[in-house]
Amino acid sequence: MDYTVLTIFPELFDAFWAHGIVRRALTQGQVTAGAINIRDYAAGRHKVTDDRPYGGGAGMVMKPEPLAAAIDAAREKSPEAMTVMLTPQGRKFDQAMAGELSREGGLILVCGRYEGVDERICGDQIDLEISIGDYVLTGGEVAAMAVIDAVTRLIPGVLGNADSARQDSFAQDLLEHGHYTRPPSFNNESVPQVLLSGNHSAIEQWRREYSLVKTFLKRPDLLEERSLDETELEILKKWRNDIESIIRSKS
Ligand code: 4GX
Repeated sequence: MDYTVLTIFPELFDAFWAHGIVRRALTQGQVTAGAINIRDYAAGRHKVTDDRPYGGGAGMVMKPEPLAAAIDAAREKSPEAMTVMLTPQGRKFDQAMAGELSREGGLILVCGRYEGVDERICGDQIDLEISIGDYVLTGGEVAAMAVIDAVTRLIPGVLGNADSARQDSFAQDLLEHGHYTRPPSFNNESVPQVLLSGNHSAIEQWRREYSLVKTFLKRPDLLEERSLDETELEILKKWRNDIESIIRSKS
């Protein structure tokens, strides 16, 4: 995967490339990355990248010429890459999209600032518009980092086996089960006994139940969109029966 970020603040990415899983992916060579300063493609002594909006109104608009030239430069450097713009009007980013993007050879990520970019950029030069959620950022950079971060960990070989094993088939589209480490008691709360038992099938069952019930309690919308297999239906029915018997005993 080859990432090219287009931004007027390339320094924002210095720390991002230099830490954690993203750094490991770069070091191991599964990923290459660079940032292009859009300002380098602006004309004149002052290298201006923004201008006042036609028709008036508050705020500034990103000028089309520097951005178009920066996109051209990025495409020349990474001709196979898909060109993505981060914008609230884009397709909502989710784990499925992260998976699709992880199979691309390269991503050119266009980070707008100000009120937005000149509308004439969005048409032919951009393959895909992505939104990371329905809120307004001050620029596309943080959104680009979110996309790069989520995509990078899905590139084969980036996560060690120990990490990737966590993507158990049953856990798809569910919240993760609770995680515990030492000490065995913290703030008067003990680690669930089953996790200390060494009984791997019991642990697997517990995790599955925890994951499903946690999803039901915290993110029921995720269950609405997902089908349930026989085991999962049995788990939920057991909880329903337990709840019903408590209600019966109190009424
Ligand atoms: N998910 N923003 C982009 C400027 C802008 C506006 C329109 C291009 C077209 C955002 C989000 C987000 C704020 C980044 C506006 N650029 N990006 N910026 N939510 O809010 O991705």
